[in-house]
Formats: sequence, C-alpha cells, structure tokens
Amino acid sequence: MKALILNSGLGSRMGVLTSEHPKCMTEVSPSETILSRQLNQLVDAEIQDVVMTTGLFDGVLERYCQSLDLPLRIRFVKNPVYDKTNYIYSIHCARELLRDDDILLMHGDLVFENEVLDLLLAAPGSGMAVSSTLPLPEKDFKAVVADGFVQKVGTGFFGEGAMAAQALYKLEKADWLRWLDKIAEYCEAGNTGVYAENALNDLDGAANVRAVDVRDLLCAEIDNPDDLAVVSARLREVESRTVYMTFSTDILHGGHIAIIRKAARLGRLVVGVLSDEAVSAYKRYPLVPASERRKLFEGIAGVRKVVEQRTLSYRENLEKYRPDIVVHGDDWCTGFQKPVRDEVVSILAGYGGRLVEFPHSDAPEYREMEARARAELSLPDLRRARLRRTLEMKGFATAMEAHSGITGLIVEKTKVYQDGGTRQFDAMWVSSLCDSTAKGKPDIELVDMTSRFRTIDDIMEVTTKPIIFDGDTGGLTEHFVYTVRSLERMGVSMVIIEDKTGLKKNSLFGTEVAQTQDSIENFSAKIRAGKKAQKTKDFMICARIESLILERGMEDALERAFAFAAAGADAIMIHSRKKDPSEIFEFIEKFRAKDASTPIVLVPTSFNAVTEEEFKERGANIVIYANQLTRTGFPAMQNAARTILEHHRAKECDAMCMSIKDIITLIPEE
Ligand code: SPV
Ligand code: MG
Repeated sequence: MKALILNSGLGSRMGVLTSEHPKCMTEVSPSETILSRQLNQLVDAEIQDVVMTTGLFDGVLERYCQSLDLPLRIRFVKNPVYDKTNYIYSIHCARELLRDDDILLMHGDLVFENEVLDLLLAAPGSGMAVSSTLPLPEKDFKAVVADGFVQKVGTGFFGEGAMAAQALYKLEKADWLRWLDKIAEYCEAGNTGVYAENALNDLDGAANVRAVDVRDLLCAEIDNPDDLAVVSARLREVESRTVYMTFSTDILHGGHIAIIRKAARLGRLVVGVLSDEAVSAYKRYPLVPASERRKLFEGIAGVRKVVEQRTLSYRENLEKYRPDIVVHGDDWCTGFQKPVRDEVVSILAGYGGRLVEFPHSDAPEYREMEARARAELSLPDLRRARLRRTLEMKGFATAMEAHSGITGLIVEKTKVYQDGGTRQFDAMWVSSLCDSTAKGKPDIELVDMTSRFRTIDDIMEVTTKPIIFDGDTGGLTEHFVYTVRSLERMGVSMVIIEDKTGLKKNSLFGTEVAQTQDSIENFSAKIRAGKKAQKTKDFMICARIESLILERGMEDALERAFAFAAAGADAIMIHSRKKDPSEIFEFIEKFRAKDASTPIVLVPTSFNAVTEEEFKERGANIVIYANQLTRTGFPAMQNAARTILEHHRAKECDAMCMSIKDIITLIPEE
C-alpha cells in the first residue's frame, strides 16, 4: 500500500502560522507537526511508500521530510498551479505514481489518533473514516451512507444517511483506479476547481467505499488557529490515556512484540503479568517465574509500567489502575475466557473505559513454540522440580490418580472453568492400589518395581504434570536406595513410603487384616538412606504414617511424624480411614504447633466431605485423590460388558460410550 498525502494547499486561513512553511508543518505538540505525526503513523503501519503533492514552499517541505530521517520513500509531486486549482488537480499531477497499488489517501492537515488508522486498515475492502457520534459539521465534509457504504461525499449533504466524514481513505487498487480515472476526466475537461470527491460521487457508489465508523476518536482537520488549539488539546488527552494489557506467556515472540507495539500506540501501556498461580491454573506451569516474566516486559519499548495480575479476572487491577483502554486479542469472545471478557466489559462500562480487540494471531510457528515449551515441561529435570515449585508458589497442590497413559491424559487435561477462573490438578498420583488393580492384581507389593516403572513411563510419555509415586513400604532399605535413584532419574517428584513392614496390605483394610508397623528407628534409617542416595535437591521423600489406620493413637502418629521429619523426610503423609476428619484435623493442628513448614499430605478417600480450601486453611499442603478414576472407570466397563451380554448386541451400549471425536481430541497426534 502507498500513502498519498495532499499538501499543495496554501493554508491561508492559518494566518502567520503558514507564512514560512506549509500548513502540514504546523506543530500540534511540542514534539511533532501534523506531518511528522502522519509520517510516523505510516511507519508504524509499515507503509513505506509515500507520494506527497506540494505547492508553495515545496523546497521547505522536501527538506523538512528529509530531516525527519524516517524509513520512508517519499516522492514529491508539485502542482504547478497550486494557487489556481483544487487538490483534484494535484492528484491528477501525481497519477502516474499512483496506479500500481492500494492507496491510503489523506489530507495534509488531518490529525487522527492511531486507533483511527488501525480501524481503517483493518476494515475489509476500501473505506473512509466517518463518525456516527459527531454532529454534522456546518462546512466540512459529510458522507451519505447507505448499507454501510459511502454513496456521496461533500459539504452540502445534511439529509438521510449523512455522517460527519474526514478525508482519510483506504482504497483498494481497483476501486481507486475507478476514482482516479474519473478525476482524469474532470481535469482533462478543465474542471480543476472542485473537490476530488465530486469525481467520486459520479461513480455512484461504484468505488465500494465502506463507511468506517471512528465514532468520537480524534480525527480532525486543522483549518485555522482555533482548530489547532482544539486538536492540540485533544491530542494531549489522547496521549495521556492509559492502556492495560495482560500477558500470561513465558515465551516472547514476534507476535507479542507486534501486539505490544500496537497497544502502546493507543496510550501509556501498562502490562499486567499474570501470576504463576493463575497461569498454571489456566494454561500450564510457566517455564519462567512471574518475577522473571515481569523483567522480560520491562525491557520492551513502549511498555511504561509492568504490574502483577494475581488472578485471571482483571477486576483487581482495573479497579486499581482504571485504564482508559483494555487491549486483548479477539479470541476471548468465545470459549472459557468469555466470562473474563464479560466482566472486563462491565467494569469498563462502569467508569467509561473501553475495550479494544485486535485480531488474534495463531501463526503455526507460535503454536510450535508453545508445543516445544510443553515438551520441555515433560523433561525429567523440569518435571521433577515442579512439585516443590508448585508448593513454593501456592503452598498447596492437588494430585489425581493415574494408572496408564490415558488416565494420565485425563489428569493432565481436565479443566473446569469456574467463577471466571480455571481449575486443574497440579500433579498425578501413581497409586499402588490402582496400578495393581489395572493389572488385575492385589495391592500387596506384588507388582514389581520394573512393572510400576513401566506404568510411570507410559504416563510420562504423554503428560507434563509432576508425579507422586506410591512407593508402598519402600521395600528393603538396600532396595529402596535404588528405587529412589531410578525414580529421580525418570523425573518423578516425590515418593511416598509407608511405615509398615512385612506383607503389605492396603491401608483401607485397617485392622481387618494383619499389618505390621515398622519401628521408628528402622523407618528413619530407610528415610535417611533414601535422602543420602538422591542426587538432586528437588526430589522429595514423603513419610507416610499408618498409626491412625492401625489404631495406635495420635501420640504415636505425632511421635513418628517428628522423628521422620528429623530423619530428613521432605513431607509427612498422615492417613486415616475414618469418615470423620477429626483425627486428621487434630494431627495437623498438633504437628503444625511444632513444625510450621514440613508439607503435610492427605489422602481423603474416606474423609471426603472436607474441601481442599478447608484442608489448606488448616495447614495441609497436598491433597491426593487416590483412586477415583479407577473406581469410576471400571464399573462403567462392567456395565458396558453386561449390557452387551444382555442385549446380544452393542447398540444399547452406545449411549454410555465416549464419542470417537472426544477420544481423538483427548489423544492428539504429534
Ligand atoms: C494407594 O492409592 O495405593 C494408596 C492410598 O496407598 S490407600 O489406598 O488409601 O492406601
Ligand atoms: Mg498404595
């Protein structure tokens, strides 16, 4: 696209202001003239070719343009009879330079804010800036608009469909050439004293010029010193606007820089960086922590200030900073972010702010970057460290049972959008009960480590979330040290071992079966050996206390907890099979009275009426949903098998089945 700027006029109504230079060189702010502002706007819009018509002071104008030193190719065309003709003839003089491209046509005395140009350039086809909100000007241009298209332009239209209009056009080449040829007809007939729009009007709408409504955004020409005062004041107002934009990304790419540039052109840009907690709840665990992500944005030209946005909801920051404009990609008009957008719109409406939405760019190279970031999260070193990071970040994490690739994917991908926020599980629990059950075996440490590791491998291959491994009793200390190293090497974040010995039985049997608790000394030695064997600082060993399960009392549980923490356990799991959570609450309270920091892990299979919020409030740090996928999945399978047997066919089973499409979306092809 080429820009055509009409600067042949005398500007005589400006008085002394145009005694030594053309009107376009009039200052509209301490740092810019009408022309330098227009040219900079063209640079921002990546329009490099400019044709400028000149008249009186052509030399001054050319030298001035050169002094601006902008990355533009400007070609000047002098209208030799500038004082006897209107700009219709200036355009005609430049016609040979204007036949090969789309044209952005503007008068040289026009001042418009950046958003006006954005709207015009984003509009499909050809367009002209009009306003549906401004009163019709007495003397200036009006456009007659029908069905969204400009039919006529001139100063004398006040009737139906008339709208205030400015001589700012984007014209597709075919539409422009129609107008240009009409202009030629006028000029060749000696009709050079009229507006170029007279020629446009003769086309009766055939130039397909869409009316692009710029409402009351600044878009005004400067004809006299009064206009100059008004426009300069409006410009100060425009430039002091604050613009707010939120980023959750940890990979900055060209698309982000482009949108920041665009947003910064609307005012003073404040960037809200979404907290780690909000990012990991709504998207994925951030590769770069919020403190570093803030620094990334601080270094970008156009960003005036960087602040933290703690939640996906903008409310807190909108109320605090009251930006004039919020900028976002238009991808949030539908889908899970819609409630967030709706809230933004209503808060902005409350104080007169405005939402500007840019077209969302989903370029394949950016999608690939995101895919690479996700892949990185699945690598052992990053994955292993992430449970600790999550605990540091939020003080609390949830884990859901997974016993295969597909259940891992369910834990990885299931999200719930609630109250303008997102919820998902932080980690996966590789349960001995569910791993054994999936293999049709009892939960008695019968499934050997090689097989358990195979399960971990299957899950790891398709997921990124951190893994907590149910290590049963940990086996012999001599064996446990190898288990620790293997798990660590694989990228598992935590192993939980229970203080039992001999033939292990599932804890939920309680005292119904014979179970032997290990001595504090033996189990502490096992923990110490495990801690000594591990190579990284991120891997965690959690000691699981079975005293309440085996009805040995609270004192025993607490004594063990303190002893195991002293032996080096990174976390304590206290288990109970009672529905009533009292003993769990009592344990947490008494443990926390002496130990404020060692994370407490709970498996609320029986005491399941308590919410995560309450557990957290009371001082717990990890809640594991240990077996719910297994316990819901297998009955569904049994039901399907029975139904087919009963009906001698599969039709009745259909309603229970997941659609093939859902399966395909759950399991993406690489
Ligand atoms: C498991 O899920 O295997 C557990 C938790 O160890 S529990 O079944 O409650 O013992
Ligand atoms: Mg178990």
